[in-house]
Amino acid sequence: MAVSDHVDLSTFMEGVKKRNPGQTEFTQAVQEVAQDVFGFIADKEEYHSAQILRRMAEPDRVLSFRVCWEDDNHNIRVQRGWRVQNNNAIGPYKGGIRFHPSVTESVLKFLAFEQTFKNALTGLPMGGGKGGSNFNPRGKSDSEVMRFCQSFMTELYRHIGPDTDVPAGDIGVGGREIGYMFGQYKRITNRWEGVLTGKGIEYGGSQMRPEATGYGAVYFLRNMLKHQGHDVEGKTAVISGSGNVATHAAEKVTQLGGKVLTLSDSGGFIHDPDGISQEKIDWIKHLKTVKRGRISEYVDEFSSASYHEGERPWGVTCDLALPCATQNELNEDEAKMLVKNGVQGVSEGANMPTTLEGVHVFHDAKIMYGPGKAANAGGVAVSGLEMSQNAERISWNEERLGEMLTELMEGIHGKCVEYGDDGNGYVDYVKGANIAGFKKVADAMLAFGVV
Ligand code: NDP
Ligand code: 2IT
Repeated sequence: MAVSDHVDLSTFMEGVKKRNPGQTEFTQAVQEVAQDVFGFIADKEEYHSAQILRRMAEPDRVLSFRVCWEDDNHNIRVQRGWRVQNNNAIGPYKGGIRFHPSVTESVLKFLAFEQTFKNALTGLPMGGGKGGSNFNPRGKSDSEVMRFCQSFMTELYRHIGPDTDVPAGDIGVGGREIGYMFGQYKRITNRWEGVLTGKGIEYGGSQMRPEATGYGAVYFLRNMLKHQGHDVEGKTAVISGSGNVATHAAEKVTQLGGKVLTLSDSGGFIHDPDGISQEKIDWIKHLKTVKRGRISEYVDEFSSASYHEGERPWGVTCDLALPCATQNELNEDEAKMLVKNGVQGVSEGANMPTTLEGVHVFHDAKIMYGPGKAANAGGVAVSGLEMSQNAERISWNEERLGEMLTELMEGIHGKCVEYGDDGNGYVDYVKGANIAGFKKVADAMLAFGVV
């Protein structure tokens, strides 16, 4: 037994920080997992001697490339593209592509790391990866977005494949971008295959994929509430974001009899005390995906609402909170404010939206808190079902996929309870998700020996 196998948590984290200088999002994500995994493996020598966590926190590879494109004014623009292939122990790399000016290697490494645990939790055979670019789609014409996507795929295509790595959407990448990228992949390779998920229904996409992440996050919340004898019905919810995940989370809360009070974007949030009804949600979906407008426009249409520029919605009193925009959008003070105002449950549609300090606030106050890697796994789970349908050359109907999503989210909730129940009636969902995800990937890695 090598002495270095038994480093403690702080020595381990010092090493991670030293090897990844300045990559704060990545080290944050590793820290969140390591603090639970260290306890779990304390008496399990096989994981220590095989250096499993150390290996998981080192991506299999990080691909970085130049993406050149020409804007509508014939200027040549240069962006950076990445694909982080974190771990393929249990299946092909799988995870979204993000286009946003805030994208860095650190952000994509944290997302690929998280994705590895999330995908394991789904029970489906998918490894973890993530990609993207610092390209900003906002304000770009359709043809500019098309040229960018084509240029991005002209490099990416050689690194992906239906049994190798299967990207999907994320922030800034929805149906339009997936269409352009799939078209370019098909054109270059002359192959029609399920190399991307989140495709349009006409060309191999799955029913329920657009809804899956937001609906799944609400199902996870419902499962947490049910576990304590409660329900979504009659509860108020504060939601951040106004993209794919946020609008579908709002839709499901409303369908289950809850009342959604807020939505937001990077400019600010809207507060509608009358509740954001299905009709209003449909209006927002159109605003965001067709008109590509801003959430501030909501108050011109619906006079019951107010717009709060430059602010986040966590000060609005609510029973339920669903952060569905981006990482680190809910800090310690905001978590304290939510707790003070009586929040009962928090379910993360976004990836790592709560800071480490914020998570501790929820934990100390014994709030039901579903971390993104469990609560938002419905999206990638239905992506996994899209891969199965493509491989079999079939398509399942909406009803069947809806049932499968509900079951998958119940299964994930069950795994979190299995490893996260403290025996006194409180479930630490972070711990449950981290350990259940870790164990599956770790056991596969042990089987492979030193690779
Ligand atoms: P969209 O691009 O559809 O929407 C993103 C939303 O978040 C927009 O309202 C956007 O506002 C807001 N946002 C983005 N960046 C920031 C920022 N830096 N500060 C404040 N607001 C911001 O993305 P999705 O809805 O798909 O993704 C939302 C979150 O859910 C992300 O964390 C993503 O990783 C996660 N997720 C997505 C899944 C999916 O299937 N799509 C699956 C699992 C998780 P603005 O328009 O102003 O930028
Ligand atoms: O963060 C995520 O899980 C996603 N963006 C979805 C990934 C996928 O492959 O569907």
